[in-house]
Amino acid sequence: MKHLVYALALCFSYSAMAATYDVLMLNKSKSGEVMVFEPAYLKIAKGDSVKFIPKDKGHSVESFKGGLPIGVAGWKGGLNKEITIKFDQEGIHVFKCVPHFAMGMVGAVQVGAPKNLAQLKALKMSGKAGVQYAKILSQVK
Ligand SMILES: [Cu+2]
Repeated sequence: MKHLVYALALCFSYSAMAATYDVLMLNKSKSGEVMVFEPAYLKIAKGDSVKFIPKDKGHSVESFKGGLPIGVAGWKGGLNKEITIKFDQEGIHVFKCVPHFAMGMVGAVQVGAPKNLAQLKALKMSGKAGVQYAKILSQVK
């Protein structure tokens, strides 16, 4: 009986708690890509959080200007800093690594429905960042 109560308590605490997902900042991914977020695209529920973890040195994550749902404030990590962001607003939230953006180090978190997709499709990035960004948008559903 004691065990059953404990198990039930665990169930309740899990369902009441929003999830936290890890996004790693890496010099090299398992598939051999250099300077990447892993995963670079992630779909979560409203109220969930993402913990950005600098597994390697030299990375710095921040929200991408013009890449957030309207009305959402930008945010900024720091060099070699771990940062946890709670996502309360529906839509796609784009972020980048400041030192490696030109090398294609860009990512996005989709929170619920992609209500700002048209806005984000109009957002232009050049070079490797553009290639990576197109790959991210192709995964939005
Ligand atoms: Cu980086």
